[in-house]
Amino acid sequence: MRDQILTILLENRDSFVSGEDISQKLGVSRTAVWKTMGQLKESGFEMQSVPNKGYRLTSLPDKLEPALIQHYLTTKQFGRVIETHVTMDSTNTRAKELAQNGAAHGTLVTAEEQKSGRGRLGRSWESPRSLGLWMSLILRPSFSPRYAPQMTVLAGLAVVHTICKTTGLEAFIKWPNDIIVNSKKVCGILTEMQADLDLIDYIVAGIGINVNTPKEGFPRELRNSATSLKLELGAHIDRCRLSAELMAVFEGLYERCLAAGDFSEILNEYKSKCITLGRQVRVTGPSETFEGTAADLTDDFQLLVETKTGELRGVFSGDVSVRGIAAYL
Ligand code: BT5
Repeated sequence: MRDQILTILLENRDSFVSGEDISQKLGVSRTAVWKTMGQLKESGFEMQSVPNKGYRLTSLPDKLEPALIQHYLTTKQFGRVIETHVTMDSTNTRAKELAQNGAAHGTLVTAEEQKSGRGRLGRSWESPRSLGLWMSLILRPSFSPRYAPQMTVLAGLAVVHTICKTTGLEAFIKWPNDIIVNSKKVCGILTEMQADLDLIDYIVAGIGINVNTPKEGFPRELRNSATSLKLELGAHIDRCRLSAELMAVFEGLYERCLAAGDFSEILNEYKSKCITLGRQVRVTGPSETFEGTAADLTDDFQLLVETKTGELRGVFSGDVSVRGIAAYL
């Protein structure tokens, strides 16, 4: 009922809605409406209540509220089911649990704070409370598992377009999973998959965006390589709108590729946003490290690196540092 009342208030932000109208519409008592208004005020929604007129929202809290996100949502499936948490270990871990138990394609898990946010290869992801978008989207594509890395590609491109659309900032992808604004890392992506030999059961696309983090919100060792949208823009950003926009852009890209039956549909768009190409890189693999120039991407989004000897080497995954970007050691 809380979310239903909130939705009514959000849909009527310019006018008053009477307790009587709400109680009739939802088939609940006036007392129940009144109590819920009290709960909403307690969780940070400010409202005017005028006798004989009713209630009107005057300001929204800076919280990831499902009803708020859904108010802005224009998607068919992405984000239509949302599970929000204040504190979580990792939204990816929770999304995997939900997916194992049959959660629908498009289910979104968000948290205000992650206590054990995960990066790749056992690394950790700083996820301070109320400052970022820490979210995991469950996808159930009917693709072969060999296309799984392409979900990171889609997520990356979706984040880049969303940042540009909502802030006007220019963002780039540092292949394969970092999003960069003004040479610093603003977002990381962790895609995890459960699959049989020839069919994906589910993919969890974990996206962490530093949205309103101040400089001192990052640990000292990250201050030169990490940034937030607020730091770059100089203005506070509404995380609910941002997440709804991200869902819309992500779903749009996903559907385009599904309709085309292939991801080369977005290859050129991706290349134009890939800051790695043409630059000096260092590739750290499980057994060796080598350097070269990032020459191109293949049709299946592998990175092609040209070494000093002129040899062209394909890189599937791994750590690729780019000279001049984020933490190039
Ligand atoms: C990533 O790993 O960049 C993937 C991060 C994915 C985080 C999301 S949040 C929602 C979902 N739930 C999770 O538990 N995870 C996902 P990687 O490329 O391995 O980069 C990790 C490295 O980035 C760390 O070792 C730090 O150097 C740096 N780092 C950690 N926190 C950061 C932050 N908030 N901003 C920028 N850099 C950070």
